[in-house]
Amino acid sequence: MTLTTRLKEQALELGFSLVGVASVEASAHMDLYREWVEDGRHGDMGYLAREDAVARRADLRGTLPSIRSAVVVGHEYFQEDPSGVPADPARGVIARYARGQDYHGAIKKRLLELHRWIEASVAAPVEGRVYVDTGPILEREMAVRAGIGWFGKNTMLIHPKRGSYFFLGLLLLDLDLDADAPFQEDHCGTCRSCLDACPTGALLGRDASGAPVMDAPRCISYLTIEHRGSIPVELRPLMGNRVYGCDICQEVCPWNETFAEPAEEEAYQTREGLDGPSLVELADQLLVLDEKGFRELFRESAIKRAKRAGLLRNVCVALGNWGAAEAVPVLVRALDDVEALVRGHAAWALGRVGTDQARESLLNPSRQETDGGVRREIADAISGAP
Ligand code: B12
Ligand code: SF4
Ligand code: SF4
Repeated sequence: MTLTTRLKEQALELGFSLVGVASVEASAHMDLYREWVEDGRHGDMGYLAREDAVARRADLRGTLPSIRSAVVVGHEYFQEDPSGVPADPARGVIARYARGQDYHGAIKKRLLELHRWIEASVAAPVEGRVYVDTGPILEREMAVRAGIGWFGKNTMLIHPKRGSYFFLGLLLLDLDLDADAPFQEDHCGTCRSCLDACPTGALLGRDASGAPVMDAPRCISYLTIEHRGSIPVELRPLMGNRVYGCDICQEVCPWNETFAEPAEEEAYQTREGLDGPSLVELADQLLVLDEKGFRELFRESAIKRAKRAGLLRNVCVALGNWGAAEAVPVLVRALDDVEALVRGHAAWALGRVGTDQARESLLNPSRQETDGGVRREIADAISGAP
């Protein structure tokens, strides 16, 4: 058996269900990437546009000058929805990838182990770097090169027998391995289920070169996780009860409908509180936390990325979309939160609920709002303006 074959067996043994070896020549698709950024499709994810980081995406030698091969792994995370979710508008939906422990640690630990196994196998030190969504690497392009799957119209990397509910991880190595043949086919065919199902119209279909294009600033995953500011008013009603991330374009994909199976990995089992929590209870819990308390609560979870204000903002939007009178008391408390971002979205949500009590709380003359943006949100909510 060659070293590459043994290495792949070892990767499977470590719990990865997908593994391939990618060649490490410079990317042939950087013109597409640059165009995407120039068109502003990255929104305020500035790290995707930084020139030094774009150059490193183009050529992995900027990250590991001695690189000779890259091992690409897939770690599956699919979990069934808890009963009642996502149909119940009083409960928040957290994307599957974030319902368990933070994936970065789980994958990194195994890739470091794989690296050690390689060094032991060749009985020499081998320079290597581990990446799990942690650096300027075109991870999906590397996965195509490693023969793992194709770019679906939902922009996900899809495996023809496992679907797309898997994370990607990379081990860059100063070691020659046998590279796999790149994945050539496009199995989407005439299907357009994801394009039709996306609530916000973030998926723009394939461009002339065949690349799937996403307008990230419209994507619910971007809005609820990456975006730091106010959520555009016209997109808020389209977010429904999704408070962290979004899986809709994966849920409707026939490759997931056929192949997705609950992952056994202990780290990805749904944690209590992330299983479709009551929106009112979640807001209650977050309102009494400061940033430190929030970090502590989500210490082992990917959710910490949204920060307290971001997650509370999302929960306020979902409470507004629910629109029930039961949401008013907690929204009134959110109207007094220390963060203007939270106060503004609470005002919008109270406007959506629209009961007398909700209107009264917006009109309350004893409240002294100092933030101009929040004052505008309150005025719009009172006048019923969008
Ligand atoms: C920024 C980012 C986002 C952004 C933008 C998403 C996007 N579609 O670009 C937002 C916040 C919206 C997001 C959302 C999600 N993300 Co994200 N995200 C990333 C990140 C950090 C960078 C992606 C990027 O560079 N985008 C810019 C676009 C232009 O690049 P690209 O998608 O690679 O597109 C390339 C192709 O179009 C290629 N190309 C075009 N034609 C051809 C033809 C061939 C033959 C080849 C080889 C290439 C090629 O050219 C482009 C440049 O290479 C990656 C990690 C990483 N470092 O790669 C994770 C990553 C893509 N995300 C991931 C996940 C899990 C998600 C979510 C499912 C989370 C959730 N449930 O909410 C959603 C899915 C939304 C969706 N439909 O994509 C996984 C995806 C795993 C998979 N199976 O595909 C990744 C790989 C993280 C990881 N390590 O597992 N994400
Ligand atoms: S993750 Fe949700 S919002 Fe984003 S493209 Fe997919 S369906 Fe649309
Ligand atoms: S839903 Fe259809 S078009 Fe979209 S990624 Fe899946 S197969 Fe491709």
